[in-house]
Amino acid sequence: MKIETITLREIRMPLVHFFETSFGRVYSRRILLLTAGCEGVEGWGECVAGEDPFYSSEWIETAWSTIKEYLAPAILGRPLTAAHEVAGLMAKVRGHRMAKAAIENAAWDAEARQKQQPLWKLLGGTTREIQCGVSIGIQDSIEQLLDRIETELAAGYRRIKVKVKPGWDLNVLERIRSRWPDILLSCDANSAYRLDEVEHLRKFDRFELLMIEQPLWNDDIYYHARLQRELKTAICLDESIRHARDAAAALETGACRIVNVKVGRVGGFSEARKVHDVCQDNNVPVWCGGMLETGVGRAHNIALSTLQNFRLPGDVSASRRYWAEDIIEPEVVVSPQGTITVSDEPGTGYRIREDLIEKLAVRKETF
Ligand code: OSB
Ligand code: MG
Repeated sequence: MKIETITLREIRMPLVHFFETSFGRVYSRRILLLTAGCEGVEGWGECVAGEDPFYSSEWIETAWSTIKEYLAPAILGRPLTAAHEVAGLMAKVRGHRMAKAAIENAAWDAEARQKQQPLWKLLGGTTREIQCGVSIGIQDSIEQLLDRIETELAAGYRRIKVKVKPGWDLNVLERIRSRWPDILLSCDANSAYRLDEVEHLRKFDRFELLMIEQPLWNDDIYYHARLQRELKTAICLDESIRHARDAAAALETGACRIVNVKVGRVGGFSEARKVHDVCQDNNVPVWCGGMLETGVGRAHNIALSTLQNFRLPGDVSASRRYWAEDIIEPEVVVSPQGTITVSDEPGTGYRIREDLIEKLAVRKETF
């Protein structure tokens, strides 16, 4: 196969409900979509870089210019035997993993369509049913948060994750646990704590959480290992895991007992599979994280979640939780049992609504 053209589009989509983490609140998303033109078929990818360089150093402007100036020139017109080879061609560029993932994932998408195979099978998936959880942001009041949790539990979701930060943590978890003593519950700090707060973090142990996600610095493994030794609750790393080597180092040092795999954060499907495999070899479960994706990225997260070691419910949930109208058809729906059944059709099994995307686009460039 050969990638002959790359088209970037920026679309703007308001969220149905704002999303707040320890680093801020978003009401509306700027999303970068990438189309790879490949011998008559098109592959689509979504770049999960945010509006700001807060979750990671990448944001949509760095992704756009890095793709334009470096990544697209490195792969356009090159003969490829399979999509995973794209990663090697882009390896000279350091970092910029979300930008790289948009290209590599579009290439996988194209390969699946070209071979008329379901993407999840091409990736090596083993199950047609994935387990879904939800990530619920910081709200204006605890009552509002409890209402949202009630709605999600009624919808069937199998795990509730709440965002925490100093001042919105023990008080919140206490109220959730007193109302729902037995639900699968976790929290995500997005790096809001420091190691000298270990006494405070130890108090999280009483809530029997499935995990505490990324309590310390976004680029740290070593101090998470120190912290994990002090906690009963399992640490799950998100931001800190940039590739399979980080995962190996985190497991070797005991920095976490669970890993969140985000295909954009690690640079694409091939590295995501390597992270998955390292964890599987160490008997550490993984789950699929989310980045408030549209249907394009969401469909890719669903395909990835079919791999064997995705043993915990992910942050992969229904389109309607985010968007009044998603850009794929059908939109992603979750069963009353909190599962998504993966399609056996070629590609992702979702059709891209190109007319709608064209209407939403505020910027477009083809290389
Ligand atoms: O840390 O998992 C995170 C959203 C944006 C940036 C970081 C994170 C998140 C989420 C949302 O938790 C997951 C989702 O519902 O897509
Ligand atoms: Mg996280």
